[in-house]
Amino acid sequence: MAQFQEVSKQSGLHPKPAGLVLQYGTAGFRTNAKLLDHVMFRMGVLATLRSKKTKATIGVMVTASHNPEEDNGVKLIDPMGEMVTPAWEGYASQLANAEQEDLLAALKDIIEKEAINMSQEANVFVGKDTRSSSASLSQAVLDGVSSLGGHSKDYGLVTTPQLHYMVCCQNTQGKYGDATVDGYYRKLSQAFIQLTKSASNRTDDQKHLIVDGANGIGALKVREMEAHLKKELQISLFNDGKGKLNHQCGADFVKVQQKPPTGVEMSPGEPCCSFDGDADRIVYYYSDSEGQFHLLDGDKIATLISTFLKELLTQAGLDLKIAVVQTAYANGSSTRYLEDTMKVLVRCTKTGVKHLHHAAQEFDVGVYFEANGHGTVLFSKAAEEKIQQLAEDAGINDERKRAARLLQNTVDVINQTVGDAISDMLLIEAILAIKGMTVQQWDSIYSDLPNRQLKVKVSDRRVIDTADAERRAVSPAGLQDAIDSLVKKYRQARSFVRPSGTEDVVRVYAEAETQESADSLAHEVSLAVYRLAGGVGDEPKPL
Ligand code: G16
Repeated sequence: MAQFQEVSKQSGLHPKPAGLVLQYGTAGFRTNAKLLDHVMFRMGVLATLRSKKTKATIGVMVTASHNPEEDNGVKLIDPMGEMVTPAWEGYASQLANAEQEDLLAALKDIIEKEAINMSQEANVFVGKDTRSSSASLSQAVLDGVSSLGGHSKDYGLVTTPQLHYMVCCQNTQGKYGDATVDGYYRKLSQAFIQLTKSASNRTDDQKHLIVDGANGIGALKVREMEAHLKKELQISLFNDGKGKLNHQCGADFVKVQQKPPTGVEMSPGEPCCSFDGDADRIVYYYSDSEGQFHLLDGDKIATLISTFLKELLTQAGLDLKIAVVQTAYANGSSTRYLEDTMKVLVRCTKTGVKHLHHAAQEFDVGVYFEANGHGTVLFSKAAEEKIQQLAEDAGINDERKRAARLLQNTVDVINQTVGDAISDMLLIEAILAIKGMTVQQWDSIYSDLPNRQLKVKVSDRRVIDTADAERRAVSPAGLQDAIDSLVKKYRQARSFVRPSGTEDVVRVYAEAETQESADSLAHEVSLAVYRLAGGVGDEPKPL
């Protein structure tokens, strides 16, 4: 067919290494950047098909987020700013892994299965992070779009959540906001400034925040945003892009290592936060007067936000169903606190924003956070309408009106399309200001159970299969029994393993009553993985 001639010609300029098979992982394809040129071209083609199918704009973000600088990856964004659906993840694999000579057949197969009208116009938004490989890889995406006659808009350097936001704005004809980076800053900062007006007498100290930009795109963007915040938030930015991306810094490093990033000057009690490489995750921390490090991860963030929202809903007299969605990584103390003390409904899903997002959509107000700091809040359409009506209702008392207006601005400061470090940071700062709370007071809401995360290298991580929201390993044989008997040796212990969908490792999580127990359990479980799931290299050593 004539319309595929260009795809055929262009794809020759982005050839697939014969025999290479890549898996669609937790958040898209992700591996060494040198292996991704053909994948990017093909994802440009696929996004064009998805756009034709949905008659809406689709997003393609070139990023490997928390991974090292030499990796890259791609995240596909559906019309409302959410991750692409599972069926299309399957097509993505089909297209990415088709040998060069089979590419057109794979393409035609998708068109047929989805009954795509090829004369439909297509629009694709493209963005990229600051990795050195991102420029040529995003050009490959643009080539893919144009080879199938799609229109594209290249947003250049943006955070992942900014691109999700643009896609949603475009497909809601501006109802969600302006599909520009400036529009994003205006919407979020105006809502933030409105929220902080309810906090009386904030000192300059209380407006100050240390931000670790992970030497990535988030650093650039938080700098751009600062002027819009009108000194209501004063940011000291570290790891601002001069150093190596994600190296000894960023949200993933801080969460996994449970220590501060390098290059950040912290004073006792001062709140700090770290973004990850594409600014869709955030964690907070501080050091106390004894120099001890305290981490406030995604679980603590979910607790702060859901408590704030629950209180506002009560004050506003709104009967809306609120729930928190977590994964197996959620600290046991957080789940207990939310269920037993806060009386909030808690759901557990598999790792991956797409799973949490989906589960959160079932509630009027769905707060979802992975422990690693990836999360946001979703408000149902009905909930947003009720909040809006109440805020405009002249006949209600001042307390209800205040709560309704706070809720309204909270909705606006949140990027509901996906976890967003900048938006989450503004929301957290606003909540702390309104509640007159210090980071230490927030930290003391509950105490985390000591925990440890480790990685084990195996020859093929797919030998591990899990069930029950990744809390149990169903293969290889004997692994779960081994974990169960190890867990029994420790008090308040829990452990699970799962293959990572972004790195070539098996992840091990353990928590227990003491740090020594958590460390020793994590080590013993790592050994079990190494022995039963084909470990490579040296045996894991005790911590
Ligand atoms: C991605 C996903 C997250 C997930 C993380 C780690 O984050 O969006 O949902 O928690 O990978 O996944 P895994 O344990 O499977 O490697 P990011 O920030 O790296 O895009």
